[in-house]
Amino acid sequence: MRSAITVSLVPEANGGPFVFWNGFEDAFKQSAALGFDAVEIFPPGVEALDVTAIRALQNSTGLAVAAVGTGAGWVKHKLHLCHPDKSVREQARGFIGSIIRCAAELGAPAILGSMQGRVEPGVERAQAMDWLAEALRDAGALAQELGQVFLYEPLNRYETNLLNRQADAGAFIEERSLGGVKILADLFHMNIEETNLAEAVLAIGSHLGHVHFADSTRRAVGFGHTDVRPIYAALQTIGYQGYLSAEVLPLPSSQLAAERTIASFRALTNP
Ligand code: LER
Ligand code: MN
Repeated sequence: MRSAITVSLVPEANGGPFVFWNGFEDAFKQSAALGFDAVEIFPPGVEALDVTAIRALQNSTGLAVAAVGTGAGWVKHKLHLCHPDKSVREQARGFIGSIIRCAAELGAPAILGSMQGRVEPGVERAQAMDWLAEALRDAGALAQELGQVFLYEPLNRYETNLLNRQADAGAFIEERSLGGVKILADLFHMNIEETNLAEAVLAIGSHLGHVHFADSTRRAVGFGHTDVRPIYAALQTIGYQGYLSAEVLPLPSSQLAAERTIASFRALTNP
């Protein structure tokens, strides 16, 4: 497994669970100095992803891009995939498609988190689930064409009423035959929704594509009460080889959150 850490390029996401906030150059340099394997980027849109500059940083630091988030489509533009207005759903799909293409140029998958939306008042649940499935099918197919996967992230009940649990996301992918779609397991959301985090990992097995490595407090692992050891053992059991990516609050500071994350990662992977 490899380590990764998040950078937000979105001022409107201030207060959100991202470690670095001072641009991707600063994030690559600080992450490299601490020994991370990769950076996960939360951009406002593709216009902020200077592929040439990021590739140069990848080459000079040796770090990869672990994943690219799409959540600014919601945070900044209030777009989501289950909006009652068709034109909003279409714009949401366009925004996600543009991030999938750009992320693929950086060798990374895109993430569907808050852009999945929710079942809005006046919309039937079955209809919203169909819209979600259609969008995931197209996004997964596009990602596959570009040699990537598309990461679908179950969120906790306070952020969505679509799918909150890992096993439900796994069943949805199977029932709807969603090729190219993998699950992003965020330990913070799981701490709210799952009875047992390790068992939830075992239940989705090969559907797992990415992990948001966060403690119960949504701070760096080590600043809360989640026991990550049985979760790590479960990840090993299913043969997971992807990232443990710190999508956590920059508390008590970005530096200390990053240091604590890499220390926890090392203690876990190389005890
Ligand atoms: C995105 O990765 C996430 O975890 C969401 O909670 C953001 O709102
Ligand atoms: Mn997350």
